[in-house]
Amino acid sequence: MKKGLTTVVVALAAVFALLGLSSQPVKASEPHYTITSDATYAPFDFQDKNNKYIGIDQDLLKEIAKAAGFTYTVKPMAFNAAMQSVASSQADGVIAGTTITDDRKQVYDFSDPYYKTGIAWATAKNSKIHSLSDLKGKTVALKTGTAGAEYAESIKDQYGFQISYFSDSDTVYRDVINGNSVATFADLPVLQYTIKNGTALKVQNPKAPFAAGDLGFAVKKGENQALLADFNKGLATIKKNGTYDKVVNKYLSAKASTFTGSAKDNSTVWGILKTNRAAFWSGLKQTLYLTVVGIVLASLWGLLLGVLGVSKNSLMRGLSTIVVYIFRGMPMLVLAFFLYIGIPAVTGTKISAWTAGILTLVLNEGAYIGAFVRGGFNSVDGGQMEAARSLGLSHGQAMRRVIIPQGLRLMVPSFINQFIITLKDTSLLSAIGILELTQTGTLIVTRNSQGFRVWAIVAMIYLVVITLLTLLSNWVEKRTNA
Ligand code: ASN
Repeated sequence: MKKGLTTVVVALAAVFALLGLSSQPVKASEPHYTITSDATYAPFDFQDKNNKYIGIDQDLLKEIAKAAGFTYTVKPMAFNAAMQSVASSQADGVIAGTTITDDRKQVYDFSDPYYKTGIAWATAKNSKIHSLSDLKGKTVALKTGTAGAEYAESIKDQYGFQISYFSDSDTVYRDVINGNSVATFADLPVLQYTIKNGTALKVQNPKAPFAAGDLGFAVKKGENQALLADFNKGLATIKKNGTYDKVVNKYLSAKASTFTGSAKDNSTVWGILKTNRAAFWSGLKQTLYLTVVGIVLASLWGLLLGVLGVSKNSLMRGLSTIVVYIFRGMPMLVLAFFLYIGIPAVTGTKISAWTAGILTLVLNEGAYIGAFVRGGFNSVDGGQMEAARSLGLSHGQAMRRVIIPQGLRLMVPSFINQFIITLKDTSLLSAIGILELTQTGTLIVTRNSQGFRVWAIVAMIYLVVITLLTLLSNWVEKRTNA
């Protein structure tokens, strides 16, 4: 048993060393900000084929920061989460192709508009739908929390359509193309850009977008005013010296490149794997890192809950039952949003996505572990306790020397099962912007629109890792039973 444990500890240490996740040093002299963004909003925010996060927003921000003298870290995530991170003070600012609207001005302070555009609607390329009145009784796909969604909601009853919501643009486009819904509403240049890059949609009436959609950088109302002022100052500078036009032309001029890789790169599983090797690898590392840290901490927490659950003290037992009840009963995604967006909104203290993610795993998986640990101890034959006590051991000694070792052995299969679940559950943390394997898949699909191949690759990677984890667990199980 001891040898097995040492091996596991050494293996864990090796994984950590391999991952070598060190934080980047920051220059002390310039202010440093955390800025969230929309992970998938080409041409404003997206990844190129080398997995570099680029786009009009990203290039402008880079130039503006240089001109105004600040540094920043970008956190790409779903648009809605990017906005909420700022509203809850988790991040300092957001640049995400955000439309400046009156509603949003209640919560955010906006920079001067950095791009003037409008909201339009698009259908599938060969759709028979050409006017809004054709939408009657049909479904429209929208991206949650966007200005396009807000506009569509405002005319929903007038035109009698239903709405489906998604958290990223690519899934919205797929839904329309696959025919589950018939149209979407979004920023005109974004629709035009994706169509130019081969998405089989058609903008209806591009000459007459419905509503103004000026885009602005945003901070939480009343906060980070220095950053906002710097952004405006930097924007004015790069508009004057021509950098602004250069950036916009890089993406929108007639000869702008597509940034997404050649057709050959994207038409085979092998090509996709090769082109995106670095992204898949870094996504996988993040998934493994979350899994390992999550498993270790959740196991410790779960063991504690389990031991408390069989303690003689009824208060301790009650406490353990309540904690297990709450965190086992709460959907993991809800818990993640609650920790990452809910609590900081009230307390004003930041918690990084990574910390919130790990806490989510620990609380959720730990509750399940606590439940089966308690069950495991309870299922050790009652005669064992009596026998130990009659040999003169105290209750504590009997627990430590007789019940716990036997119980733990019974629990090994449940632990293995929970480890595999933890690995799969890390994928939910993509929702709070952690760039693990699933989020990596989303970003790649957005870029190359190869949903089938990319998701098949991601599924295969998970299966391979789960197989390895199972083999390792089986090996440990054998050792512990030896
Ligand atoms: N223009 C969109 C909005 O502000 C932004 C986005 O979808 N990234 O609602």
